[in-house]
Amino acid sequence: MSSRPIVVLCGGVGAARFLRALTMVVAPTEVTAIVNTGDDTTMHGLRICPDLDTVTYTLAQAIDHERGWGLINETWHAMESLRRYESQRPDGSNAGGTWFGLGDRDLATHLYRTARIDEGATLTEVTREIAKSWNVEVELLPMTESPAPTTVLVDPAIDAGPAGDGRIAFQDYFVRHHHSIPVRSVDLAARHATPTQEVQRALSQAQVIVVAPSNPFVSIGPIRALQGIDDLLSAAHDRTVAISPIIGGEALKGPAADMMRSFGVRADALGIAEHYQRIARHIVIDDIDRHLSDHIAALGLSVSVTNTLMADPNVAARLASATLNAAGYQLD
Ligand code: FO1
Repeated sequence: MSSRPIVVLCGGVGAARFLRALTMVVAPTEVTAIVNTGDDTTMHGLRICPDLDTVTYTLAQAIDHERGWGLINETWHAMESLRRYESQRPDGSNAGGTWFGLGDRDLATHLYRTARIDEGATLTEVTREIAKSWNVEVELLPMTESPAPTTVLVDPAIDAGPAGDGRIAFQDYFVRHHHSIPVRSVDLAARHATPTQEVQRALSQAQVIVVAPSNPFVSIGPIRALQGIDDLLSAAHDRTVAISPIIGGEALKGPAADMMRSFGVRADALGIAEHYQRIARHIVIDDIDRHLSDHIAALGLSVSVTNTLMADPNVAARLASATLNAAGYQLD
């Protein structure tokens, strides 16, 4: 299969919105998205891939915009019905939990994915089938076929986790705790996993690689942690552009800025530039962070300044064009 010229490293909401904008300025058939699976979880025996779901539903224009995840016009009968069993659930059982919301229509995606994997299909194959069913023409590649669950370490007094040491699963932190507790460190199981051949081929043949405005630690971090990927990326450093997910010292959504502060890193676009300087020669930052341009340029990065708030489609499309231009990719 021939590779596509534009490759985007993706987490969830920010990446999904950027991909949507990208398809307004280039054909979707020009784009491959390599998507984080470190957030994946199993609920009710079903394989859930939140970032793949968010990207798929956003590109299919079926995402619930307000929540940023799940489907529009969703109903919740299955979750409501599960509540019947709550009073009878023995201590220590996870059965029938409803803290992770799975809408009725969304459940169909997880049922299909799980059944296909049980039949022996790879996640790459099932992802392609799901994307085609939603008429998504961007190529969506899960970063790896291996389980690569991200865990976070928190204060054991807040949540001791199964081993009593404060290590909890990513979705426990993100959804159950509403990502409101301080994270001491992140453990990426992806460092023991290998990227798929499709991912390696896409990266080595890409004309431009975009690091989407996603969380650098828990969304892009797992992709970078896969064996050999950071070296592949640093070899492609000249054609790689990162979009800062931090605007005016804050993340639009999610805990990226809080994590930067907890980890003792500057929580601004300069901190992002330092974090990505090994793999990206170019960076796109928001107008509000223009004053950081000279400091970032001093690191050896080329800086593009534009409106990165993808609030309206025209602004988002301009961000997509500016990003490609920053890496020297010529638009027709
Ligand atoms: N995020 C939430 O904040 N609450 C949920 O109940 C929730 C359920 C959910 C179900 C399927 C899915 O694909 C994603 C879901 N998400 C939910 C989003 C997701 O867990 C996070 O946004 C990502 O993991 C972070 O990128």
